[in-house]
Amino acid sequence: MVFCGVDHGRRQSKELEKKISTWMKEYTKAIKILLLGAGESGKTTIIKQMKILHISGFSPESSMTTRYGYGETQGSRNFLDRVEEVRQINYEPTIQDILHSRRRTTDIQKIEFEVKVPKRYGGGSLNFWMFDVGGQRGERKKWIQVFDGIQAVLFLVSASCFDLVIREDEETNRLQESIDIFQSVWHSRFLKNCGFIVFLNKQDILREKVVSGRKNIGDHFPDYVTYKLESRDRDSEEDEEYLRTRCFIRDKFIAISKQVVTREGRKLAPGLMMLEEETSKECYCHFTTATDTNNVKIVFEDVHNMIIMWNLKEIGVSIS
Ligand SMILES: Nc1nc2c(ncn2[C@@H]2O[C@H](COP(=O)(O)OP(=O)(O)OP(=O)(O)O)[C@@H](O)[C@H]2O)c(=O)[nH]1
Ligand SMILES: [Mg+2]
Repeated sequence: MVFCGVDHGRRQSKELEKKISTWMKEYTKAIKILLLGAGESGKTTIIKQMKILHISGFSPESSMTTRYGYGETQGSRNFLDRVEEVRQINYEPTIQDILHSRRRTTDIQKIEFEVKVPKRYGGGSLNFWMFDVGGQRGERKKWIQVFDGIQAVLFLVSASCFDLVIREDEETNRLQESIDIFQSVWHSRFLKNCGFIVFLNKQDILREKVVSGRKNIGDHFPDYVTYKLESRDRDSEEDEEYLRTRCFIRDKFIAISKQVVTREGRKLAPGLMMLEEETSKECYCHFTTATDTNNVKIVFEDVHNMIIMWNLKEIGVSIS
């Protein structure tokens, strides 16, 4: 009996392997990822990193625009220190200059790249398309144009901006704006079948802000005062206040992803509405520093595997 069970198990896993590898071979369509998030959250920086990691770097044109793109205060401090050098006619931006430069996105950009699939998921490679949009208020009405056919949303959050206001009205808290945008895209009927991955970005700046004692998130989000760090989020080698702050921010996004809502569905007759069930979507959070190529490389290995798994699940294969 026992042997029979093992044989059966082996046969099943062989069948599964065959199914995955056939799917991988046949899946010639590109997997589409959409970057969303408020202005200055780091979307275009992720696109730049994909160019470094999966395409052959930058075009001369993007090097040229770097010279004009040093508007941001936090991200490009060392760039500003070198303003004289940058003004020189023969100035050649370094990769770091390009990653730290800032130019507000006002159009929709698409990049294509290929990613190797780990052997355990059938090997070979998959094509990815990644879309970048502008995150400022006026730009968001264009988002819907790219919602169709998207498999995964990468939602960027500038986690360090808990004490800043948005440029658009110089009043709304930046982190709150980000939470509100997440809430609306998470519940969007057009993205109901997408997987969501949240990048809690600018961890380098967040850490520095908190560890230096200059800023406390509790001054802007009073519920922080009673927030307790769970033991699984502790790390004896990391500053406790920083860990508490980043987990507090993460939990704000997780709480939204757990809200059970039924949205208004089809109108059956005036005043009579059929309620649509929310489909179960998955949401994963990562702490990231988008300007750090190595950090992005590691995080994306996870992201790609996650997306491959979501796609396999769609065809009825689940891998633990
Ligand atoms: N220090 C640091 N700077 C970052 C990080 N991520 C992005 N930046 C900087 O933040 C600025 C804004 O980043 P972008 O990638 O242009 O932001 P965006 O989301 O594309 O902004 P919009 O196009 O306006 O929607 C740039 O100067 C980046 O270099 C990070 O993790 N750490
Ligand atoms: Mg951008």
